[in-house]
Amino acid sequence: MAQYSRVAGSVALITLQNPPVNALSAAVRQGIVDTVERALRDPEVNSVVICGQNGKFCGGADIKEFGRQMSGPPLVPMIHAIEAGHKPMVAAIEGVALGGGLELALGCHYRIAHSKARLGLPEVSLGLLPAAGGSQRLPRLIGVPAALDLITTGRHVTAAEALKLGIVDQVTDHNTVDVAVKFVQSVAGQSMDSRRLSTRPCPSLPNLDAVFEGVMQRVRQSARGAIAPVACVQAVRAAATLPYPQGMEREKELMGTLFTSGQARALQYCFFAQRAVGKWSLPSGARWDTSKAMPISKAAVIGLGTMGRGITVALAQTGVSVVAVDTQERQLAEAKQAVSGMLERMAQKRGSAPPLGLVHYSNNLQAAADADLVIEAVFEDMALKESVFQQLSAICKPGTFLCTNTSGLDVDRLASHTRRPELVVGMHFFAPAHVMKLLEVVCGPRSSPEAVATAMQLGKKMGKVSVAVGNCPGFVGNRMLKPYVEQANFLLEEGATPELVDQVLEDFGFAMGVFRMSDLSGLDVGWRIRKADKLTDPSVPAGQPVRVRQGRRYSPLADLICEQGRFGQKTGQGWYHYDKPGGRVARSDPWLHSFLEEYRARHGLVARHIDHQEVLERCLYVLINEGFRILDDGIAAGPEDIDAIYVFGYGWPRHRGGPMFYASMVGLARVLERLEHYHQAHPDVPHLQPCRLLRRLVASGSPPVQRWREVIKRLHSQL
Ligand code: 3H9
Repeated sequence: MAQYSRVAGSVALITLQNPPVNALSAAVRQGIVDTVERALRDPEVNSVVICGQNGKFCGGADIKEFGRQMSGPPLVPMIHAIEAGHKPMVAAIEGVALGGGLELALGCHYRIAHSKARLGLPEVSLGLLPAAGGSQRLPRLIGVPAALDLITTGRHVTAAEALKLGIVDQVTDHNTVDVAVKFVQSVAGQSMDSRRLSTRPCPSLPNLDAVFEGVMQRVRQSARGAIAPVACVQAVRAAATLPYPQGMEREKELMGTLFTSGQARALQYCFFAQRAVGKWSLPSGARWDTSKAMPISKAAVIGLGTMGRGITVALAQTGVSVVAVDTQERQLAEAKQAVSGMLERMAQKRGSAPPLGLVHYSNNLQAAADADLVIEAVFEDMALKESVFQQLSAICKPGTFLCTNTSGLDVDRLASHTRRPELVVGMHFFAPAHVMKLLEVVCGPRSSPEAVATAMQLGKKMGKVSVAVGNCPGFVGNRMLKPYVEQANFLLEEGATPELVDQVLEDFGFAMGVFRMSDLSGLDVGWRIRKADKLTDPSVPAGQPVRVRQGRRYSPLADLICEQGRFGQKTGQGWYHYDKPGGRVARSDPWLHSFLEEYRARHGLVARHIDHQEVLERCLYVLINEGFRILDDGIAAGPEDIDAIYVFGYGWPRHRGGPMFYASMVGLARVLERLEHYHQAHPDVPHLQPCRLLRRLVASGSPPVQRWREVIKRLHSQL
């Protein structure tokens, strides 16, 4: 809806009203069309200001309307009518002007922004392009290179940067609408001919072809198969090389292709999934909207290895005072230097002062006594963590939340070592903790709703996508990763190479295949866990076939590699060869290939040709199958939680929507059929056996991913 009022005698004020972000729904578009017509008709009105209700100009097209039957007036002619208007139109931008919101503002003759406003054309992150004239008007206003940057990255700019780029004409600290009303009166009666962006030529560039080629190359490299960034470049090229009407035709044609693509659906699903995970609920009935988060002004981080340092930085960045504790003096000194360095570099980038004063260091656990919340980040060893929790329970003030940054250990067992198990939750960060967006908040059976709400809220404050998950080995992310890595190793035994497997996964869109990723993370980490699980050590009974453990197929390949001292990038050798320890460029390693051949010969395995489809299906479907088990077990509340975890923490390509969304796109019946096929071929791999929930979903007609929760509820209610 759009409200019409008259201010200062002769100015029409049009206010967009569609909380929370004044998205351009059919009703809002109709409202704008009607009120603009009224303002242009009204003889007592000589100028117009367009603004948004509640301090937000406009968050763009209504994403909820995408995929539904289009109704109401379309955006393009609506914006043309504004631009063509004979009375000056000014956009008064507060809060946000994003996507269609900025395109609406670009149709106005002037733009005035509040200093705290953010502007951008983020359509690319929804698998689209700015198709209400944005791809044609913005390059005409700010030039091709700057427009390409904004449109292909979708990044938001501050009002100050928008002014510098020439997107807005004025920035104010005062009431933006008042400033806009005053300004528009000063230009009332003047010709607006020179202010209509569609009539301007695109600023010329001497090396146009080279600029576009360079950007296209960069975009194709970083897009990893995403089609929207490529279409964005093509649309801007149309702006630079074609007259405006033909450019608009091209914009429409490209948008048509994107709009109906599975990628746009996947990316829009991700947008809503990211928001849905904030609305968490627990099997106990506790929910996000009925559980109170406690304010955290002082936190303590225990253990200052890589994770502890990153967590300290992330907390300080949020404005939380932190006491960083490590009992080893040397580690403490190194951490102090590393944390200060990180904070300084980040502040330099932002152009602000580093929050060094917020971090205090101590070698004594006692320093955590008055913290509101403690995050334990010591070495991943149960006995050590138990001892830390026991001590913290005795030291900390009553009410201190005790959190563990474990990547898979039993949170409830740790809770049982404290006096107040209800205050214990897991906070599983991902390395580097001050950069990675994902936080798994692990709820034990005894974690209180307040403890979960507090950890979720703190994660949000830290800029993380926080997902509440249940307590089981590996939680969600790492539990699903295990069968995925296992399949990759089995494929090597059967005849594949690390290069083949990685190539297939990278072609799918992962930034790194499983072997390159393992080399980066360090192969010794998994080795230590397998030893702790008694999968690989001298205690394995003599005579037990080496490729069977605990009654199921087991590949000792990774263990054998580790026994050679090959831990990945850190040692310069792993599944690949690196030019030096710490080297980053993975090269094929002839040693590894002969090692695989010898291994196969020793075990009587005959290498066979494995095609790309088998690699992809076995690696991905086994991971998806575990996702269904997790849903069935109630460890994740819905498919959106799993998908958010994989997109934000495990490099799953966002334009594929996450593993569960991908399964629904492939077709659940197909996933089931392929799993059955592979399980038949490998009956000693239980992970390949299709799980009950997948079968139930297929039996109920493979509903879309948005309706799985209903099936899960029904399934559980019958237990
Ligand atoms: C476009 O414009 C296409 C055009 O070029 C032309 C086509 C022809 N629609 O994020 P929040 C909801 S494409 C519908 O938590 P924040 C959101 O789901 C669009 N709903 O708040 C949430 O709902 P709920 C280009 C929207 O303050 C609630 O608002 N625009 C939309 O952290 C609050 O959202 C974009 O890509 C929308 N456009 O951040 C901007 N936007 O409460 C997308 C938000 O039920 N939006 N919602 O969970 C954003 O980036 C952020 O929401 C924004 C506010 C920065 C605006």
